[in-house]
Amino acid sequence: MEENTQGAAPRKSNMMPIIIGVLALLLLGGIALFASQNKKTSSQATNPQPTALMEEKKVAPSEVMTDEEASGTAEKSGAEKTFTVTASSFKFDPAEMKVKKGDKVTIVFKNSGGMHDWVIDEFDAGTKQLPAGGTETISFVADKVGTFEYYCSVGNHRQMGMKGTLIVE
Ligand SMILES: [Cu+2]
Repeated sequence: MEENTQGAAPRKSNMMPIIIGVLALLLLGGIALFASQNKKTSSQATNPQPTALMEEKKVAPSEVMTDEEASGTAEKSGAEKTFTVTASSFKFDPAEMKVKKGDKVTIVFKNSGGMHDWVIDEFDAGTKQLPAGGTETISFVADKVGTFEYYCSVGNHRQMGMKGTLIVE
């Protein structure tokens, strides 16, 4: 009698892990199925959105193009803006230029007389000191808003009024 109960008890406890194992497998299987169904439905749900975004993106560049073509100058931030600056004793032409923050500013420096350069400290940019007839092209990014003075660093030219204003909006 005692042997029987001892024999039965281990059998019961041996069965438990198997039952738990089967249940766990069923659970995992169910979760896996559920997850794969979720993936399908979620990918189906997100599919229409990218195409909608693509259509919006397609429209935007053409609008930018027409804007620039209509005004003749690039008004958008990050555009490339080129200025031809003529230096003479003792002034710059033009003495004022306006750009937008983020624009790449290109200065085509032309020296029509005397020894001059074109320097702007805040953007760490400038040409070499060039003799009459000299030209040099430099570029920098106007990455901060403000009013900045550009000048000629030769001798006392700056004090004599050889300077101008770059306005970054
Ligand atoms: Cu000068």
